Amino acid sequence: MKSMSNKHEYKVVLGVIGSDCHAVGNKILASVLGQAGIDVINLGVMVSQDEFIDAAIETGADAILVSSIYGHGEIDCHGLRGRCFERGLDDVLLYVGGNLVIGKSDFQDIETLFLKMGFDRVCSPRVDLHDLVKWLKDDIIEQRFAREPLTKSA
Ligand code: B12
Repeated sequence: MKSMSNKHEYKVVLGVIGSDCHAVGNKILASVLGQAGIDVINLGVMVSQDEFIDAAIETGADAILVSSIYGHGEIDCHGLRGRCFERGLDDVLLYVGGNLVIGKSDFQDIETLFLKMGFDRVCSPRVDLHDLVKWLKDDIIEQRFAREPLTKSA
C-alpha cells in the first residue's frame, strides 16, 4: 500500500520573470520548496507573465512565485495581478522576491510598491527560506478557507 503523502497538497508555479537569466536562486528555491513537500512547477528563467498564468491555470496552482534578480522587476511585474484577473485566476497567491529594483533602496519602500501592485508577499534577497515555506503553506490554507463558504453557497 502506498504511504500517504502531502506532496500535492500545495502546488506552486515558480520562475524568473522577463528577460532575466539569473538561474541559481531559482534552482535553490525549487529544491527547498520541493524538499518541504510543495509541488513545484518550475518554469526556469526568462518567463513571461502569460507563461506564469498559463502554467497556473493548467496545473491548478495555489500560488505563483515570481523572481526578479536583474533589477527590472517593477516593469516586468507591472499589471500581473490585473492580467491574472483577466485570465480568470481570481484568487491565486502572488509572491515576488529577489533584487526587485536597480541599486540600493529601502526594502520597506520596495515592499510597499509591490504590495500596491497586487502581490500578497514581497521578499528581500535575504529572506529565510524556512520562513518562506511557512508563509506559503499558511497562506494557501487561509486562501482555501476563504474560498470554502463561496463554494458551499454556490
Ligand atoms: C551570477 C550573476 C550573473 C550571471 C548569471 C548566470 C546565470 N545564468 O545564473 C550573468 C553573468 C549572466 C549575469 C548577468 C547580468 N547581471 Co548578474 N549577477 C550575478 C551575481 C554575481 C550572482 C547571482 C546569484 O546567482 N546569486 C545567488 C542566488 C542564490 O541568489 P539570488 O539570485 O538573489 O536568489 C535568492 C534570493 O534573491 C531569493 N529569491 C529570489 N527570487 C525569489 C522569489 C521569491 C518569491 C522569494 C520568496 C525569494 C526569492 O531566494 C533565492 C535563493 O536564496 C549577482 C550579484 C550577487 N552577488 O548576487 C549579479 C547581479 C544579480 N547581476 C546584476 C546585473 C545588473 C546583471 C546584468 C544586467 C549585467 C549586464 N549589464 O549585462 C546581466 C543581466 C542578464 C540577464 N538578462 O538576466 C546585478 C543586479 C542589480 C540590481 N538588481 O540592482 C547584480 C546584483 C550585480 C550587482 N551588484 O550589480 N549575472
